[in-house]
Amino acid sequence: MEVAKLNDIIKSSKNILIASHVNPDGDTLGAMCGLYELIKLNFKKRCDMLAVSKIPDKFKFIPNIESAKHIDDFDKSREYDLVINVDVAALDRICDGITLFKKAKNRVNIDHHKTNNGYGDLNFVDGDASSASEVIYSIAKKLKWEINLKIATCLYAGILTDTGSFRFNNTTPRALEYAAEMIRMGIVPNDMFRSCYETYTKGMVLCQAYCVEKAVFLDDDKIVYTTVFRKDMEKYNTDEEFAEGLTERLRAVTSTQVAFVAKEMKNGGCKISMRSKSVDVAEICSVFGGGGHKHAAGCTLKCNVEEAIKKILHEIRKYEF
Ligand SMILES: [Mn+2]
Repeated sequence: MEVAKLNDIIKSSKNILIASHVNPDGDTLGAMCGLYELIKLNFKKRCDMLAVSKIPDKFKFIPNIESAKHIDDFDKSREYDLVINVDVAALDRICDGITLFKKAKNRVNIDHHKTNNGYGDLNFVDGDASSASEVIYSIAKKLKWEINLKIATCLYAGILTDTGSFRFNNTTPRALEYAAEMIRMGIVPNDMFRSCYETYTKGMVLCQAYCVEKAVFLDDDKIVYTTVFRKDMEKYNTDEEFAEGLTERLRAVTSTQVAFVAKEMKNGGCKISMRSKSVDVAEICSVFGGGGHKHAAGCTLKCNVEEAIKKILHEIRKYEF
């Protein structure tokens, strides 16, 4: 059994690294910290945890998150016995962490993205799972690992955020059953909701309102987009975290079929976050080297915001809806 192999590799590894993806979300961080605690509790081993970009302040509530280190603080020549990627759909999502991954004796890939090509030596990719956190929970159950409230807190955060608070279609009976088990362990749903979602500053809410206000509706309001410029964030004294949920806000309009947010990057490029009701936006974003899920995807273009919008609209309009 594959999971038994994972158990053996963890047992025989002296040093282990768990890696999360760039621009981390609740799932990659929950999965990473949950796995860290599982290994600590069941194998009495301390892992290293890798973050390749800034961890949003709102995720500070996730147990063990303070032990995660930024890629710049790693010795990149280090050879780990085991590196485990969590929620990392493709290797370039760990940026410079690739060096550490490639050097490792054993490479494990735990994920739930359907586009994951199984780049690890050992792969646990379940495209039907709501989240990488769910995949980890099911591995832990299969291996009869002990699970405590700290672990449940991490993994519940991953399931909660990746299912959009149990709203998306990846809210399967299994995802809910696992969540139910976690609630029996002591998870308080409202506490988790508040930790994950009610964490905005005043500037963040006002900046979001400003970006909704300037949204552009096209093609009988089926397409809607808005822009986020560096100067907008400066004006409201906020970082990029304010834009969390902004694309969903635009998709919430009845007429909307495709919604996207075009964000000016520090280096001048443009990052697109796209949501749809039926169109496969992962396919649209893959044209620009991006990807994601059918109704939620993203990509980055090397041009300015105006150019990017033109290119994206051209691609969206190839679809009928
Ligand atoms: Mn995920």
